[in-house]
Amino acid sequence: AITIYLKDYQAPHYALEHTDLHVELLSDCAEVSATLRFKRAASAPKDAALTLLGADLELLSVAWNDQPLSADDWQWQGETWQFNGAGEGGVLSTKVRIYPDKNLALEGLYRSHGLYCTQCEAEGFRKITLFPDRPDVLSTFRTTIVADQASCPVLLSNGNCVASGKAENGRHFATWEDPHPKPSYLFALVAGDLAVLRDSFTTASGREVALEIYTAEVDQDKCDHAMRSLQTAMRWDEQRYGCEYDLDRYMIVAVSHFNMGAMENKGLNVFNTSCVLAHPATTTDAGFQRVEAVVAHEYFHNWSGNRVTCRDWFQLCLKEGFTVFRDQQFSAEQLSPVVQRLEDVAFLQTHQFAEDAGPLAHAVRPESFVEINNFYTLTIYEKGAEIARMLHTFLGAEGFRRGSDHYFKTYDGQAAIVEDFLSSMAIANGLAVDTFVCQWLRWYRQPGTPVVRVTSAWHADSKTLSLTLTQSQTSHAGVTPEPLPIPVRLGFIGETGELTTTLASVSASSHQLLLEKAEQTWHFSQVEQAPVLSLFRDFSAPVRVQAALSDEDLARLIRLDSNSFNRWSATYTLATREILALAEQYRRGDVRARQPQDSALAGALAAMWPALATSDPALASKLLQLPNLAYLSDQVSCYDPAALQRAREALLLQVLTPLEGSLQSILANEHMLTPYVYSAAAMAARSLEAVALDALARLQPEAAATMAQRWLSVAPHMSAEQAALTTLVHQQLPGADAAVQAFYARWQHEPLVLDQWFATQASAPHASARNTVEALLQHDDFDAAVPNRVRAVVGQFASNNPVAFHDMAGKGYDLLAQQLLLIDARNPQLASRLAGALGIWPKLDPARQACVLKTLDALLNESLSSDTRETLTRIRA
Ligand code: DPP
Ligand code: ZN
Repeated sequence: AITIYLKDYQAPHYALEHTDLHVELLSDCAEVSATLRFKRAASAPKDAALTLLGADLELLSVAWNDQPLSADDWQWQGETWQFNGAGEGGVLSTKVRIYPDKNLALEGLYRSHGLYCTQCEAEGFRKITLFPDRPDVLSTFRTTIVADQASCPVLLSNGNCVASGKAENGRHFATWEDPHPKPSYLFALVAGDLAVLRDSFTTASGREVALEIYTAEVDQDKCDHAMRSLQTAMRWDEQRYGCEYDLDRYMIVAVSHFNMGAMENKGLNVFNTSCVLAHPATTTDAGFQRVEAVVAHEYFHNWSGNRVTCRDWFQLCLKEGFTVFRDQQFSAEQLSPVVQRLEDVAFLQTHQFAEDAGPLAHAVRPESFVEINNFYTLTIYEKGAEIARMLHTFLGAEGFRRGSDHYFKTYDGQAAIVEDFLSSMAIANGLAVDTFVCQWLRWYRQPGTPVVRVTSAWHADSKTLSLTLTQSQTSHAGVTPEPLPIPVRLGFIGETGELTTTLASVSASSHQLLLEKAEQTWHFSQVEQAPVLSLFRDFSAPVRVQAALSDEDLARLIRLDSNSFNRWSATYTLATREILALAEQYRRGDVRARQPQDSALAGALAAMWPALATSDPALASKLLQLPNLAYLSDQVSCYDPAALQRAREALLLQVLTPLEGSLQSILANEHMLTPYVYSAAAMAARSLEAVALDALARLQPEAAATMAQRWLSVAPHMSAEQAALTTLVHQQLPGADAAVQAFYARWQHEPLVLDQWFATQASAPHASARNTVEALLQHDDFDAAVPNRVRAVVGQFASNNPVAFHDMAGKGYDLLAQQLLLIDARNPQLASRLAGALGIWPKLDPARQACVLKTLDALLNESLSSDTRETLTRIRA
């Protein structure tokens, strides 16, 4: 395995002016002819070698300016192919043979269930043809596909279709031209028997764009939501970012076998079916939201990623972090901004913070990697998005837009680096570029989650408050942390609500500060009473906050904070505190039954939740979803899943008991039984009822079971069915087994619903789930070739079922290890990702740590892909 370093970056010696591809899809293989026109870069030495990349290719012929070359004319080592006679430039013609049916890694060109498709990001194009497969080589493409007409009536590639017609022997062809220069990772080709939903979009400047969503015939009734989402996203990007679409056609293809969620190939997005298909009968609210977000995300890449791309893969966050921020903004505006924000933050705090604290920690812009596929991570995506958001907070919406305009305009058609993004923000806002870039770049370079410590003192006689913030970050191999620019939004909550105070330079009730030194102090005047600080409103920076807030302080925030996000955040903090205290009591053998009055959280919620359930049902449903074990695991130094689970359940009971009447009357509304509407209000009502059913299952299991059965039999949509099934199975209510069987009988023909069925069982929080998972792996419908199915069973078990996975004797780790070996042999990307679950080991008790380490060592002794080997090695280190 070779480690690649950012510091070793070298610009390509040859520019690629045009790419012409001819792809013959044959019955048992494919033959790809490429004609590539190169020109030596002005900066390159005269005797520079032409360097291309190729992997798993059968090379049939090579010619330079139409003169055949032989193997003596080039060197080919590993994936690197070099030719020394390219001089000022010329035309390279190659022909290779590849085997799409045998391509189980789902990278490059592959065929599954009769459908040919490609996945080229990050380095898949080199498995299709010999090519300068690096993101800083951009060219126009012309692609001709020839295939059997009966089995592949639809032939698609990027851009516009410029020719099509019959070929010999029942075959036909189509030629596509993409006028926008692009790197190879944005290439796509699709061939198969697909149905299409068509619509259109008129751009701000009046151009008509044809929109097409291709799926299997049976799924055509599930495309309306994706189409609406696409149109909404196209309009939104024009209005919010001034970004207009630039081709005459935009295509999305749904593919059942896919490693990622979706891929932003120019003009031809390839999507995992789970991120495009949606129908009320088969898709939950969460599923609908995901489709909307992913369709928007891939569309937004057309500018942040495609028009302005990345110079090298170290800059991945440049397109991903920025694009995730854009899709989060978009989603917030479609439904509920507060719910969107708290879901994004809970996700970050649960999973990215853990990544940043564990053996797989890395910078948002890493300095090195072995396998780039291992860096499509939460840190690069979610923390990357938080950095863009902080810039937005710091510069303000208008300042940020000036910066993004500058960035898109300056780097259009180019391959950029993070510094280009930051300097655009500075230049467009008249800030000193070097200082700004140097300061903000630290967020991209320093791994680990910063800690901000807060101390404050209120002086009764002068009515002033002094606030001191200090920041610190653990140093990681080779990087000495320097102070980061940290936007701090805060408010002051008095005994009856928000206080208005004054800071020399800032007024209004919600202050915004920038912490940029290791320690800073601010003085506020006219603070009439001792306030509780509402800190980092809307999570204004991705940091861990240490503030000495008492239970009463947190209860005050839950009741009175005008920032809804922080009300939620205060419940999370208080719940965490009480769960950890309970777990500690249990550990000491103190098992007294708990009363609601023993819990400050229960008291605070009893006082305000019933009213909130009426005034803001979306927020109310979130306040009852206490932190899960994955979140809690990041808050402790030694993680004992079973003890935390028990403590969490005990606290839930304390919180829910006083709310029983309120929960009953919510369930009496029966919003779940009315026809599906996709709106913030309808989703909030359903979410509240789902939470109420789950609560009732703890208070009155029989009644909850009856209600769940009713939802399963008469509810008109999957949101209700899925909520009912989850409650029955996860709370082990009467009739759960029969419900599982009935659900299967009803939905076995719908793969995405079946994925949910597998996932619900694999994530049931009971030790017995390991046996269930063993049985599910033998089920007729378990198919190891479909990543969605593997994730639904193995992924859910390893990453979303801590109680079963962390078996004391290590049987959960053994199960994962066995599966990893099977999966890795066919699909390294998938295996490597699942292997990440073992990264939790430093948090475990010594006995479990020993089990994981034994598992890791055994795995590392096997023959593994470089993807999985890199992940396991980093975890083991
Ligand atoms: N398709 C993946 C995404 O959009 C990788 N670019 O995030
Ligand atoms: Zn993306």
